[in-house]
Amino acid sequence: MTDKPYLLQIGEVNDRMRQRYEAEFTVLRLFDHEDRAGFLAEHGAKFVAVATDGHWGLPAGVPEALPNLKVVSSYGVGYDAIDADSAAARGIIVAHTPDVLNDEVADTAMMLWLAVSRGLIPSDAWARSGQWRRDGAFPLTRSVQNRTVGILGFGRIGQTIAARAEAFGAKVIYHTRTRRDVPQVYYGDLVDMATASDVLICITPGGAATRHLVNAQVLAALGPEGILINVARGSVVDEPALIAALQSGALGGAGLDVFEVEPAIPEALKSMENVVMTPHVGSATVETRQAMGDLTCDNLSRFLKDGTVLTPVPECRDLVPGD
Ligand code: A2R
Repeated sequence: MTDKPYLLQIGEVNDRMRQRYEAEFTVLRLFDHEDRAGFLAEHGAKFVAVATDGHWGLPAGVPEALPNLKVVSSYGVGYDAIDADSAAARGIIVAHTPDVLNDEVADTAMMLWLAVSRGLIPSDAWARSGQWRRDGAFPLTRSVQNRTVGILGFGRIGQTIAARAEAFGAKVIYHTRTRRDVPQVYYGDLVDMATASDVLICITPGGAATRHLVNAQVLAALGPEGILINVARGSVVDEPALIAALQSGALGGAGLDVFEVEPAIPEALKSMENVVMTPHVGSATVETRQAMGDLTCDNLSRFLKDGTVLTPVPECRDLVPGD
């Protein structure tokens, strides 16, 4: 028998996180059980805590099966897979891992933009395949310097991207629902911003409120020389409209770290030379994933200590005194 509180682990974790969970909790793993409904029916009432991630969130059926749940700690900043309003209404604190990944995701956005604009992937193939010897110099590409960069979502990561883009001489403009007290120019209308942009970088949260914000009209406004970069969530971009715009030449190129249905990437995207894709690795370095893991664990430790967490999601801030 143990008197440690029960933690339901959803998704995989590394050894460092596992050891921290097991030091403080009795850990049961949802995915160890084929009959998940049966497992939850038998053990659900034991759990006070859930550890999950931005991909799995709280799957359907889980919150209802955990009547004594008090805290959910999610690995990742995006928590669109968790119904945080419902959790808050039940007095459940949801925590996530903001800030520690700002630089990494911003670097990923820049990497994709540079790769698309300078033709990194076809240029690499040119070098490897011997085409350089056969056909001579690789065709000229387009500079990233002195562009107008429209950033859709201007929070922690969006503003970190802005600083990098400005180091490349960019004029940064942005669109959010609420104007910020920042020097960059605000656009209240996304189509207007896309019209003014050479590059559109998406870095809003996912979920219903941002679904398909980037649609055919926005892509057409970005134009035949325009580049779309998505490091937000696949749901923010209307993927069939993106494919159509790239196929017709209405859009110049795209750098995509996220997709509407992961890990399924449409075949049409895979065959396009003006598209660079990465498999949702925006924050995926050893250093940043370690920082995210530590914060995920720190939130749970803090909860055990005093019933609060370090980094609650906004919907749950009222449940964390002094936050
Ligand atoms: O709209 P506002 O004023 O709440 O600004 C937020 C903006 N945003 C939106 N912009 C336009 N239309 C919307 N429907 C909309 N909803 C939210 O996204 C804010 O400027 C930005 C989010 O900033 P943060 O909350 O600081 O998030 P952070 O840490 O930058 O991460 C953004 C997302 C994550 O949720 C993951 O999905 C992804 O990056 O990794």
